[in-house]
Amino acid sequence: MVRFTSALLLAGALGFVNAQTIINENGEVIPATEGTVSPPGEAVIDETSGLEYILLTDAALENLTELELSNITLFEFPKDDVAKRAFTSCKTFPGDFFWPSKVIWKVFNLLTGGALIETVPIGAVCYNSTKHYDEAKCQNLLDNWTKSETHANDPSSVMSPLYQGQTCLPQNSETGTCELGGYASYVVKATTIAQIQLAINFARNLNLRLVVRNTGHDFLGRSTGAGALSIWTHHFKNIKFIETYKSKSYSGPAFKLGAGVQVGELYAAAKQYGVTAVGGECKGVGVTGGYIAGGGHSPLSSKYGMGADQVLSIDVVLPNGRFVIADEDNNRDLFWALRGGGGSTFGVVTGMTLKVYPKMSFSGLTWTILTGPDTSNTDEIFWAAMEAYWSEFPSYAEQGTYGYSTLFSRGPGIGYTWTMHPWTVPGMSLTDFKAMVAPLFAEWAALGFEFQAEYFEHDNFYDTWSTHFPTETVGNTNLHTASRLFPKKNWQDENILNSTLAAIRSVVEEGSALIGYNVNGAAPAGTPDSAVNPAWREAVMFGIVGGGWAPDTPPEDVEATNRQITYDWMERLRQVTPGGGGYGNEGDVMEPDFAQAFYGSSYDRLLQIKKATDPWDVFWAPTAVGSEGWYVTDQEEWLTTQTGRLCRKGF
Ligand SMILES: Cc1cc2nc3c(=O)[nH]c(=O)nc-3n(C[C@H](O)[C@H](O)[C@H](O)COP(=O)(O)OP(=O)(O)OC[C@H]3O[C@@H](n4cnc5c(N)ncnc54)[C@H](O)[C@@H]3O)c2cc1C
Ligand SMILES: *[C@@H]1O[C@H](CO)[C@@H](O)[C@H](O)[C@H]1NC(C)=O
Ligand SMILES: *[C@@H]1O[C@H](CO)[C@@H](O)[C@H](O)[C@H]1NC(C)=O
Ligand SMILES: *[C@@H]1O[C@H](CO)[C@@H](O)[C@H](O)[C@H]1NC(C)=O
Ligand SMILES: *[C@@H]1O[C@H](CO)[C@@H](O)[C@H](O)[C@H]1NC(C)=O
Ligand SMILES: CC(=O)N[C@H]1CO[C@H](CO)[C@@H](O)[C@@H]1O
Repeated sequence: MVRFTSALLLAGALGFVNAQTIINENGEVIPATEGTVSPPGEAVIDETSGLEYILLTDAALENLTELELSNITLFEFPKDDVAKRAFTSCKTFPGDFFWPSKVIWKVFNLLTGGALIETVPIGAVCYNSTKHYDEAKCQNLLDNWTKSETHANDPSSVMSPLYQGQTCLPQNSETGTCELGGYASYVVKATTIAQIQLAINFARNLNLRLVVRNTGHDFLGRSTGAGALSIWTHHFKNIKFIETYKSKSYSGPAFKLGAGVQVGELYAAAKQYGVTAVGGECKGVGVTGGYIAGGGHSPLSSKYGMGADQVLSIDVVLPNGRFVIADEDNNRDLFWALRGGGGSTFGVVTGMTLKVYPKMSFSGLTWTILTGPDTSNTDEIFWAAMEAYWSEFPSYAEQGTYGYSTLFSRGPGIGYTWTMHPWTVPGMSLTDFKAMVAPLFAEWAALGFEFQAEYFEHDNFYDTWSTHFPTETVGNTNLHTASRLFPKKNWQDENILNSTLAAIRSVVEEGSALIGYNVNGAAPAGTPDSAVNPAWREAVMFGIVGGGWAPDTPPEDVEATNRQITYDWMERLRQVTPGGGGYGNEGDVMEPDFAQAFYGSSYDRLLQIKKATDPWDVFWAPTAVGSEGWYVTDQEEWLTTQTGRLCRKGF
């Protein structure tokens, strides 16, 4: 009935496999070690980049069988793409009878050339109940907890600890416990494509939960999972400049990027080659991992479209373990789906080729404005000023604006801090920029709204970004966010605009933070069709709302806060944008109709491609395409974390 035979599973569970030894070419029985087992793989040269790829091929696997390394069947490619249901409804979990024995994990480690890491939670250095306790390392971790690199450089950490169940937090070492929680059990620190292929085959053949993790930035817990094998793509760091890349729809400069390249590295390379690249705003976010998979908004988006609109070609290992290239001519369904259809769904991306643009100037401004009773910006003046600003969003977006601001309450009844981080327009001179904002500032002056704008102008993107964008802060332990895209059409009717702005205002007045973007998500002419959420294409405003709670908040209040975000605040935003959507990469893991909200009219086609590519459901992540067929056990009704088993619904 199942793809893998029950005998093999038994072998795995009981540790029958004789992996301590191998028989070498001379027929001698020798110990299996990193010295005697050479990881399977064949080198091929990638045409576009000239890079050497190590691939797992049938011949390379065959070779291992010849060497009589036991039970290579665990790593085999499927015989066909027909999945039969496993005889259990859940993915195999640590402690289960069929969970691989230590010996099997050892074989797997040898075949990956020693790339397997058994998870130690990042906070273990702070827990004297573990053998990893180290006071100095603990202090260092506490000092660096909110920096993204602290987590991105760890094999298993995630930047939203909510989803790993808040276990083993360094801040809680006096009261907390250090367990594996929602962390993956094992991690493959991948540096070759062959290792990723092996890991996928292994997980598929043994019915293991598989997780893909790049940086761990995810806001929904999509890069972690209890009892999982995790593929860590962080070390795919190649950046190769291609002077002229030619495809059906494009001829021009491009970057070939490994899957582990982060925004800051991309921007530094772009500066070095005198070009402008499209990426996110924070330096630690991955480029070709979750960011582009989910669409990806950028300071350049109003001019050049979404991150996904830059993609020329994609290297990907599929659920069947095979490596393919998807572009306008090859694997076209995948090429469509991998641009916007979400990460951890159709395979593991190992690299992408992306368009880049000429070097250009940027002008813009930043500000920090305080409101409230201790300032001259009363609530009434502030909201009037805010509405005057919001009202012009379609016009600013049309002119290429990227406006990124945060609005945080200074405390109940004390007013707000409104920070612009920045408002910038690629390619616009400062003179033109000042002319664009002049009418707004005149209106603000008439209202008596007090503010101080700091203007800037740079001749390249890197200096703009490194000088005027905030450093990212991560690791917040109790934070739940959600998002909504606001279409241009809401500005075309005065009553609808009024109710849209009133809805946003009401949510902020009740305590939500607002991270607001003024951006035009439309695809530039000539961009190949993709699965980017159609709601992005209509949007002129993107808003992230949500909030946190103190660690000692009683459970019923935590529940109330979470429910308020998903079902009250977000419901008001959904009601003013009927048929619209949110941004899956910065969305609510509890979004009631996530398929509609995060994928819109693309969902049905995405689901067909998912079923055709991954009939085994090797890949799963909350809110990913096809995820509705599965659930994580032992979760609160109002918040799904990744601490339970992954099980099939209606089995
Ligand atoms: C501080 C901060 C700033 C941000 N700024 C922006 C921004 O400016 N614009 C924007 O659009 N978004 C932004 N985001 C959201 C960001 O796009 C998502 O968090 C995104 O999922 C991050 O991708 P990652 O690969 O870095 O993270 P990860 O958490 O490692 O992965 C995220 C998801 O992608 C999957 N994935 C990762 N790599 C691969 C791969 N190689 N193949 C297949 N699946 C993969 C993972 O399984 C997971 O489901 C920001 C987030 C944070 C925390
Ligand atoms: C098979 O193994 C031998 C010995 O390790 C090696 O030299 C050869 O390249 C391998 N062939 C393939 C196809 O992996
Ligand atoms: C963070 O880590 C670095 C490198 O380990 C260390 O030198 C530094 O003291 C730590 N603390 C802060 C606050 O940066
Ligand atoms: C371990 O830590 C706990 C909590 O901080 C503390 O009470 C205990 O004394 C520590 N034990 C040892 C052996 O240091
Ligand atoms: C907008 O809504 C407010 C209430 O929020 C109302 O007082 C005002 O008259 C409305 N304006 C228009 C143009 O409908
Ligand atoms: C190739 C090989 O050694 N296969 C072994 C895998 O495990 C089963 C169960 O122990 C053995 O019977 C096979 O010989």
